[in-house]
Parts: sequence; structure tokens; C-alpha cells
Amino acid sequence: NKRKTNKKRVGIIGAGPSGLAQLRAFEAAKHAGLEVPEVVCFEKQSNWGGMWNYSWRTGVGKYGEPIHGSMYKYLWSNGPKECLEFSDYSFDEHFKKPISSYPPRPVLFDYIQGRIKKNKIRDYIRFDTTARWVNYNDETEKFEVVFDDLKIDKTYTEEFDYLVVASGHFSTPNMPYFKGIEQFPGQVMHAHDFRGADPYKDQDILIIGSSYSAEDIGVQCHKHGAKSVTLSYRSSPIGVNWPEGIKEVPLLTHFEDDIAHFKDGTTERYDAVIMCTGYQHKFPFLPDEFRLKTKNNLYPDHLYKGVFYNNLPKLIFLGMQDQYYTFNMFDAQAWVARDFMMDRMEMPSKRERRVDIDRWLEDNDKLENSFDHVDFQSAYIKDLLSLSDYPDFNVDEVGVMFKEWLKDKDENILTYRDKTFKSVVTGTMAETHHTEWMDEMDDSKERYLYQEESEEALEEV
Ligand code: FAD
Ligand code: NA7
Repeated sequence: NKRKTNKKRVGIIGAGPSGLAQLRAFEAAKHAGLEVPEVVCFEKQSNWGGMWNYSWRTGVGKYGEPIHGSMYKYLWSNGPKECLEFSDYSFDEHFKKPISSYPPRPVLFDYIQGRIKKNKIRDYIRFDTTARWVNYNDETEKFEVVFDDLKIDKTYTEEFDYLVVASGHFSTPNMPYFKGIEQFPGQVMHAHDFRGADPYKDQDILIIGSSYSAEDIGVQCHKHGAKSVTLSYRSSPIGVNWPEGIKEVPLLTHFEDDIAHFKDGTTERYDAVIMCTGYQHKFPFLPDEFRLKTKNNLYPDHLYKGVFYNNLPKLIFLGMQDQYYTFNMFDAQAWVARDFMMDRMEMPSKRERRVDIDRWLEDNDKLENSFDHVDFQSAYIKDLLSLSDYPDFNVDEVGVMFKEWLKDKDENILTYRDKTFKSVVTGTMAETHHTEWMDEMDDSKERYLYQEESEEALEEV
């Protein structure tokens, strides 16, 4: 079949926000009347949305695959939604009315789905399909990818000219060892397996780590009735104004039964330990020479423009950075990647790419605080936007919002989600949610949209 072999093929691994951004980018080109390659996306879960597709399961799924999800009940956006808004699909377009700045997970999941449902993007995705292994054939210059169709337990291989890895990097736990932990009588788990704060009611909880997961799981446990929450940091404390019931201490050194010993010589008894110690970039389907080997940081090495694998730019990674920007960054990346795959972008030489990467790495090394991090990622987003026709948005303004958000959290970690921001896409000011976050125990979409709908109904009467 000559026609078929002439058309380039793109394989996408993962249908989370990054993989879906790639599908949407091709769809936008198709709408503009351009001829697009044949695109197939492979997703090991039964539905799209990646992390936002909540699973009650932990460990392995019904087909024995490691569970991808790390999200939990009562998870509310940890940053203002105005900082992640798709610039080609606004919150107004989706919800038809202003909503608050910090929606719960099901509401953001609904928003992610909204833009792709419109375009029948589901047809491009093979669900319940795991990418098992990738081989790059130097002669044919194609990727040969082995998949498992989990539903019918069948293995098969397909070839692609380009491979987009959008498999996420907040799924495989980084689990440190502490002396004596094997004798700890209570529960010891990683944040990846945390599914909600309810089991920790009236308990004394020890959390290891000082980043997003430690902060949010700590606050959730406090909100849902833990007796006390202790956060133990390695490098530096989160350092916000903690309410009574939450405190930060230096790193745990070891356990003696249920007693934890800390670096400053203090000791305390705990009922449970939650390791909020981050995740590994893990690509079990990639051979050694193609695996992205990096810590969680704002500019992983070896990726030109943060996406193209420098040794083989036809291998593309989306969303591998540590993230201030999320959905809009994945979009900006996916649009650039699409243009390269459609021969609409000139790829500089390997040496020139290396120089560009090094420049970013040097800048990254100079960053000192969270505000610098925001500025750095904003500069990266601007660079991406200059390379494609993804609808421009006011990145500087989003940077200002991120800094406001950081200040809000410093001031009061329990109330920052009650604040509101203005959209840079539509100019709409967010609504104040009908219930203060600390009093809102229900994270369902129905409850979230309830009052606004009933008010509207009353107005109509
Ligand atoms: P993912 O969402 O992780 O999706 C990757 C997809 O690839 C998954 O569907 C997975 O099943 C699939 N996959 C993996 N391996 C394979 C394989 N071998 N074969 C086939 N499919 C595969 N971001 C925010 O903006 N706001 C928040 O409030 C927020 N909270 C978060 C809370 C937690 C607990 C975590 C872990 C992350 C949070 N994030 C948040 C960041 C979140 O990771 C991003 O918003 C987003 O989900 C990243 O999208 P992604 O597509 O790159 O990766
Ligand atoms: P992060 O942001 O990668 O943070 C990992 C944290 O774990 C960080 O504070 C680390 O401390 C700490 N860590 C790592 N290893 C250890 C050991 N061995 N001992 C003690 N502490 C350790 O991961 P998160 O899960 O918080 O966030 C990931 C995403 O989930 C994020 O995008 C959110 O939106 C939700 P360090 O500062 O390196 O000393």
C-alpha cells in the first residue's frame, strides 16, 4: 500500500495532559487545512487524563500493570487555574460562567476533557495498551515499538517515524530508607499510594519531604482531622506560617519502634509515615541510550527546547520538567513538536542545539529562589511561544500571578485557595467559591457547581 507507506507516522505514549496536547496540536493543524501525519496514541489506562484520571487502586491495576495515578480524594488545584489555562480553550468557553481560581480535581478533569471531546480525539487513542519496548532501526530510521493490548493479552509491534514520550514523571516513587523503619509498627507509604486523608483522623502523622506533596498532604491531613502533622525536611523547610497542629522539623535519622529520631536530637512517636520524597523519571520501555536520565528540575539536560532528545530529535519528550506551568506549557511544547514533525520547523545542528541547551542549563544553575524559578520557566514558555502559532498569552502576567500565589501560601497555607485571579485569556475575574476551602469537605463537580446553578435557577424564577 504505497499511499500508506508515504504518510509519516507519529506514535504518542500516554494520553495525559501532555499526550492530549500533542493530539490537539495536530488537530489544530488539520483544521487549518494542513496535511497531518498519521497519529496514534497509546494509553495504558482505560481512560484519558493521566494523573487527573483518579484511581482508587494502588499497587497494580486489573491487568497487573503498575498503577499510574498519584492523585487522591479531596485534591484541589495547588495553583491558580488562571496559570494553566489553555489559550485556545478558556475556562469560560468550557464552564459558560466564571468559576473559582482553585477548582477540585474532577472539575479540572472535566475541563481537560472538554476541549478534546469536541474534536473526536478519542478515535486516535488505543486505551488499555502499554508501550513495552522501543527499538530504533538505524537502517529504516523508524522506531519499532512493542505494545501489549492488555484487554486481549496480545503483543504486537508497530513502526513510527517520530515517537512522542508523554508518559509523565510523577508516578514511580523515590522511596528512601531510614534505619529502623522495618520495625515501625504503623503504616509506611509513599505519596504515590495516598488516596485521601480520612484514614489519618486522630492520628499523629510523620511526613518526609518539603515540596508540593509534603505541603499538600500535610495540609489535607490537618484539614480532615489528623491529631498532629510533622513535616521532616532534608535541605530546607517549606517555611510557611504553619497553623497549630502542623510543624516542620529537620530530617529524620532513624526509628526505634514507633519513635522517630531527628537530626536536632528531638524524638517523637507517630502512628503513620508518609514519604513525600518525590518521583523517578522512569522509562522502562526505552533502551538505555534513549532514556532521559534526570532529577526533577526545571531544565532536564539533553532536551533541545526542553523537548527534542538531542542525540535523536525524532524522539520527543513532553512535560518532563518540574512544573510551575502545566497544561499551557504542555501545549506550547506540543505545538513546537508538531511543527518539527510536519517539517515546518528548521532543526539546527546537533552542536547548535547543544549550545542552546547549555545556555539554559547555565541560567538554571544561577536560580536562587522560587521567584527566580517562576521567571526562568516564564522565559522558557516565551521561547516556545515564539517558535509556533500556539495562541499567544500574557506570560508576564501569569508570572505575576505565580508570585502572588507563592506569597499567599506563605501568608496562610489554609486560606490561599480562597483567593481569586483574573484570566489572561478572557479577562474574566474568577468567582469566590461558595464555601471557604477549609470548610469544603466535598470535592465533587456537582457540589462545586451546585450553588452557582441554583442561584441562576432562582434568578430565572
Ligand atoms: P501524566 O498526567 O502523568 O500522564 C501520563 C500518561 O501516560 C498516563 O495516562 C499514563 O497512564 C500513561 N503511560 C505511562 N506509561 C505508559 C506506557 N508505558 N504505555 C502507555 N501509556 C503509558 N498540576 C497542576 O497543574 N495542578 C495541580 O494541582 C497538580 N497537582 C498534582 C498533584 C499530584 C499528586 C501529582 C502527582 C501531580 C500534580 N500535578 C498538578 C502535575 C501533573 O502531573 C500535571 O498536571 C499533568 O498531569 C502532567 O501531564 P502528563 O501528560 O505529562 O503526565
Ligand atoms: P518533588 O517536588 O520532586 O519534591 C521531592 C521532595 O522530597 C523534596 O522536598 C526533597 O528534598 C525530598 N526528598 C527526596 N529524597 C529525600 C530523602 N532521601 N530524604 C528526605 N527527603 C527527600 O516531589 P513532590 O512529590 O513534592 O511533587 C511532585 C508533583 O506532585 C508536583 O508537581 C505537585 O504538583 C504534585 P530536597 O529538597 O531535595 O532535599
